[in-house]
Amino acid sequence: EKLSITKEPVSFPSNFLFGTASSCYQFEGAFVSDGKGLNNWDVFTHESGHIADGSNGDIAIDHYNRYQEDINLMEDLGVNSFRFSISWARILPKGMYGDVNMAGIQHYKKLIDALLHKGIQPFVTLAHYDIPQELEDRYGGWLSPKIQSDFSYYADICFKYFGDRVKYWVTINEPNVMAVRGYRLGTFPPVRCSGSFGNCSAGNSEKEPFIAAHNMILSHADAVSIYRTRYQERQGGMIGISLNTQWYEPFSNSSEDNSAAQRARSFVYNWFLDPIIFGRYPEEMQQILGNNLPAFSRNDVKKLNNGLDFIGINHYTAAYIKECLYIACEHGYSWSEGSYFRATEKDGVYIGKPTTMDWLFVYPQGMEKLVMYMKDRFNNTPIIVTENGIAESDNPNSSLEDALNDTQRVEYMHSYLNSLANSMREGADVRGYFAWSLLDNFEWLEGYTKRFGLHYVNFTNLQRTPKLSATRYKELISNFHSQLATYTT
Ligand code: GBH
Repeated sequence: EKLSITKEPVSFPSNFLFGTASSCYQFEGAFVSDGKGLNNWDVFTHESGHIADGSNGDIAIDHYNRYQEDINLMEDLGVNSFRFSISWARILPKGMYGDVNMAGIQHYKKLIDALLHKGIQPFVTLAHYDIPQELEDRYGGWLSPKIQSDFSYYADICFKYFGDRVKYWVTINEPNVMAVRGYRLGTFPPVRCSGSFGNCSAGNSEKEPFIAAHNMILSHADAVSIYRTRYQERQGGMIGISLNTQWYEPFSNSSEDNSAAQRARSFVYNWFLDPIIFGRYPEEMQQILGNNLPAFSRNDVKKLNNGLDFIGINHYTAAYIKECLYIACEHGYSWSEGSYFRATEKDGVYIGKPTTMDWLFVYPQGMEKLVMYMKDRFNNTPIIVTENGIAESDNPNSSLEDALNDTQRVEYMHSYLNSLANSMREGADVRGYFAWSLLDNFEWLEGYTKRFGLHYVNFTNLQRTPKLSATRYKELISNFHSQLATYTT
């Protein structure tokens, strides 16, 4: 099968970003090199019992040392952009409580220059789950409003040192996942549970996810304010945020299930996007949560006015949503979650083809629906798909040849890219697409047992080999560019 845009790709702008994505903790390794401080994921993975295979990101896939080799792979792919995140603890090992680590600055300068040398635009995330451990120890990380000035101080340093060459910034990756996993389910650091969730001892208030989220929203707003006032005019880049965005399909066509699906969208992504774009939390959240939702001061609203330049969507899958506002919610879904029930099957049939990730079902229509939903709700704000992808399970018994023959990923990318192209034909302002991921890497709680890469990584000798999907993605990009050339000449 070939990966191609099946109808005419006339709606792709010529500066459309085709890239691959990564994050520092999952890729870099070198966890104590060149003055880097420990971050919350270093500490978390070193406590036993959290990660499926007992592994950690100490070495990860050694991208810190092998970045030039990885850029050569990108050059082969023909991508024009690379999404990566900066390790906050490499730049500021102790946050605001310590000095800038110039060795960290030098590392990212080299990486950025090496990318630009090959014509690859750096697309930079400031915080992709990891924060300096110092900030957890000092004041409880995202739970404290103190993180707002710490984050914007860090952002300012990044704009100052890298902003002449970086034209795309993401403030925070998936704050919605960090808030829920870190402060409700307790499966991510700092392992705090709320209400009846999880089995951790720390955390006891249903409010914590909302407090952490509030501080993330205001940290974004502070960083954007700094970019707008001190850098953007001179540097000319764009700044946005990336949310984890599933598509929610109502379980039935009842009006209850429809409004439950709408509530799910609000409780999962409008939670962040509405304040940043409209200056207030979604109506449904205000109604259900009342005073348990923190309030924005007049000054906060002023800062939020700076908004964003693009919405980053990390989109992988979809789910059905059932009403349970007036009936008992199954599995303890409660008011603080929006009182809806999430299902991945109906009448014994999955919403889409299942994959090795228990949460990831192949539902390509969801891409178009989600993008059109975002376009309508947020008045045509530019959209960038900052992640989309699928995993294989690590299988020590399979041959390398089999591991490279990732036809499932080729089909997945094909269907999702075509769905994205449909939304663009319908007028959505989509500016880019990043495949998650360039390379197999450290998949958080799953450790090295799941492989999301377009390239296979041998986790023993760290050798990289392109999978079939890399070849197909390369063809798609080059066909697309040659077709474009024929349109413009
Ligand atoms: C992204 O997050 C991350 O940004 C990236 O680092 C990661 O490697 C990649 O995806 C692949 O996982 O309530 O059933 O949906 C993925 C977000 C959010 C996916 C939580 C799983 C959990 C279960 N994850 N979700 S469910």
